Amino acid sequence: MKLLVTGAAGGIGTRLRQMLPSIYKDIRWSDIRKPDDLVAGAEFVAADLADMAQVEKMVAGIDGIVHLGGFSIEGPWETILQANIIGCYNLFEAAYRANVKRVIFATSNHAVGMYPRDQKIGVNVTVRPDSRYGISKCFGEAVGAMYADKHGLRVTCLRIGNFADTPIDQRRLSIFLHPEDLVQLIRIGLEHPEIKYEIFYGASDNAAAWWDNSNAHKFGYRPKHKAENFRAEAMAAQAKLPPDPVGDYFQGGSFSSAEYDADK
Ligand code: 15L
Repeated sequence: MKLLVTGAAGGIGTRLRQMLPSIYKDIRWSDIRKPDDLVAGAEFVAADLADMAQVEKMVAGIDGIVHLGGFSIEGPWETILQANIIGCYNLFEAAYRANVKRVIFATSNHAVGMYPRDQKIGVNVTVRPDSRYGISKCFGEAVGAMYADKHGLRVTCLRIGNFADTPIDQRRLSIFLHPEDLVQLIRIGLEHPEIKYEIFYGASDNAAAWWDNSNAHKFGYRPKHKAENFRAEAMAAQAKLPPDPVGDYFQGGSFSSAEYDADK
């Protein structure tokens, strides 16, 4: 399988550049600019996701895509529109035209960030985005569904929580995703024979989880890492954060409380 990983210069992409080559031998990396620390000999294609001609070149000859590219936090509408709306549409449409078989779409917990923390949700709930960024992730999940249902592309949407080696605060005790567990989810999306269109939560084995990740478990996901092992450190870090009552109520945290004026 020839693999394309977009967003190669980002936080997750940088880590995957260390982890994926031992599993997949033929990987093309892409980002808008070449990362300074790209290893010698690695295949790289620069592409602006908002430019269809560049995206078509990027996907030529590819069997499977891990789509991490785009803008990874809240931003102005124009930024989100170009990178995450137009960019995501271009990625799926170009993948379809190029006969790509599988796409892993890095969606986000912020697609459902306006659910309260006291509600446990699965993957069959109505989306409740907490930001323009979250809206773009809902859009990407919908684009992926259409290409899967109408055109047979095999699509796995990973609603990534917080990708890190350890949970960095109280919220992240619920949504922590260790890099090795992410790699396990990516492998399921790329290799499991039964994948058509699935949404999985990108989360480790977190005792304080707000998400029912049984759909991922059905496909064999067995996370190895547990946020709870780092509770003391996470709570010590939490104690140093400024109060955020709205952010602490909703799953999306500061993405939910930013620009929030529903009580006004
Ligand atoms: C995300 O979707 C972001 O890409 C990441 O930077 C974190 O903010 C993460 O969510 C989170 O919610 O912790």
